[in-house]
Amino acid sequence: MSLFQRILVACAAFTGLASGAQAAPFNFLDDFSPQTGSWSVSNTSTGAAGILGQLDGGSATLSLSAPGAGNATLSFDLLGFGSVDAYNCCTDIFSLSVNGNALFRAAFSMGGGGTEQIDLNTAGATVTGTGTMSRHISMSILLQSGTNSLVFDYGQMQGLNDESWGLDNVSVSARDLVAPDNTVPEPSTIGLVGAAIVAFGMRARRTGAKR
Ligand SMILES: [Ca+2]
Ligand SMILES: [Ca+2]
Repeated sequence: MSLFQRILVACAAFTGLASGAQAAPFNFLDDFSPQTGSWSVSNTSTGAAGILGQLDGGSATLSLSAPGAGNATLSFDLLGFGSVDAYNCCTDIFSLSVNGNALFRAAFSMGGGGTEQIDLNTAGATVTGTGTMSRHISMSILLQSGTNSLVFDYGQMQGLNDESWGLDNVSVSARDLVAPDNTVPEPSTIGLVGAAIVAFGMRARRTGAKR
């Protein structure tokens, strides 16, 4: 490799370090003790302590700011109060979408009876728990850099005196989110590149002088 080629390789390496995308872990947890996330709900909430809810049907939307894009794991406890129904006369359907993409839809028997069924599951969600009070749901989601919208929706319910729902322990975690690649070489890095060129030049001179 000629000296010129070596300098080009060194410059490319330093420039890559400066402008390359940065990967970083991301962790969000809201256990509502107190509430830490930015939530908005469409319907009446009783404002119960330690959870989001109890909600008279409708949706709860989490606005989540992510420092980069990438795969993440979403998990949460879906809570049912009163007589939340699976498929029967009075079916209650829960659905979840992330950034406008419908990922999950199911009906759970949490006090109301009926036949449980998962109707949509494009994110490989796993559901654990079979009681009348809650389900733990976990799935893979795709975060985008900046604001993300996670919509948890239970449609229309029969009134707070009959049935309601809530959320707890909402977690979003990612091992590495990649930030947008819009950085420019910093002055210190430019200095390093310059130093490398000078070093190569001096070494070449010494090598040349020995010949
Ligand atoms: Ca019911
Ligand atoms: Ca119902």
